[in-house]
Amino acid sequence: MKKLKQLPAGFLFLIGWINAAHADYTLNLTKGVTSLSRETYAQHMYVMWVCIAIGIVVFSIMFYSIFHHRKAKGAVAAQFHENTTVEVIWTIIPFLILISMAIPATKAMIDTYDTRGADMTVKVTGYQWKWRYQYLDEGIDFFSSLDAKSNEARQLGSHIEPGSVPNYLLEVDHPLVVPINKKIRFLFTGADVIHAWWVPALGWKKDTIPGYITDSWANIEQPGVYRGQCAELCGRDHGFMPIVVVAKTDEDYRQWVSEWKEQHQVAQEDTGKELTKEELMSKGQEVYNTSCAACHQANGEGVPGTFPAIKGSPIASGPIGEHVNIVLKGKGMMPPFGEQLSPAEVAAVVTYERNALGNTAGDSIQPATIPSNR
Ligand SMILES: [Cu+2]
Repeated sequence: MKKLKQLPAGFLFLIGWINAAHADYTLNLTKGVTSLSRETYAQHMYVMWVCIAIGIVVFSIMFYSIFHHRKAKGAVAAQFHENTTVEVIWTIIPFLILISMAIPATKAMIDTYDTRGADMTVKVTGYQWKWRYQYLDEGIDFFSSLDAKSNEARQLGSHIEPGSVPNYLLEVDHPLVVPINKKIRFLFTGADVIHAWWVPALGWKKDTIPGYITDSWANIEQPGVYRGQCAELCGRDHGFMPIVVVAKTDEDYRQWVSEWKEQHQVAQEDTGKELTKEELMSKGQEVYNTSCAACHQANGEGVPGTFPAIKGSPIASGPIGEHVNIVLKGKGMMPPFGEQLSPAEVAAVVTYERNALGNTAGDSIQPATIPSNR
């Protein structure tokens, strides 16, 4: 009886959930926002209409024959073999259909692989579990990781309702910013394992393979925010390395470039600056949450048997130089962070790990004494 009473509420919840989960769900592919994605979409629609036409013709003839030439009506099966006319027809028609699909498909494939004459080049490197974007013409170089809000909500026992986080697991700290109406060439490679860079609105997906460079291109036609994800199972946090592409008008893009360069200049000057322990601690906490908490956990207790604890770790209370070394060079499953973090970030996170998360080493280190690998 109690169960029956609960049913309507549960049922309504289910309907609501389906609606929420599939708010922008459509039956067809989406058209995307690039010249290539439109070409792919047109190709897909053409092949689908060919299939529908074949289906209608074949099933019409079949049902007509079954009905009109049924045994009950006294039909007798015709006996013929090796009818040349029929054989020629059923070879030529499919041949023509295949040719009519192969020509535009080949053209689309050639277009997809034709990266010549690009206006700019962005190198994309997959890392466990973030992306690195290098604008080869501008000297811009940064990492793009899961944003702090999603990252906080996805921690074990965070008790944060994922639905309350905007763009949960589809938001990053530093999106890839690109101009519209420009041919952007992308170079792809992997730093550790195979990842795949996939933004559906661009119309394609590319594996990022360590030791190989592959390429593709996009000419984005509308300003907007386009989201995607890593599409190759790449380890523990595969589901937590989204992609955000922000397409801006040329003017807005130029402004973003100069702002980035200004900020980068300031960050570089910071490397020579003395930071107070408070500054190191607050920056360190930020870095810890973005780069370390995924494995060592937000509370520093690690995952017994898999990821060592920072809390009470002999490294966090031993000589500070060795602690820095492990962060820079990695150890076992831990990747080297030397090229991912700036000297200021390394100094901050080491200071934080030694003086928080239950540790009380008491010492700190300045950015100027950290070698840069970038
Ligand atoms: Cu990945």
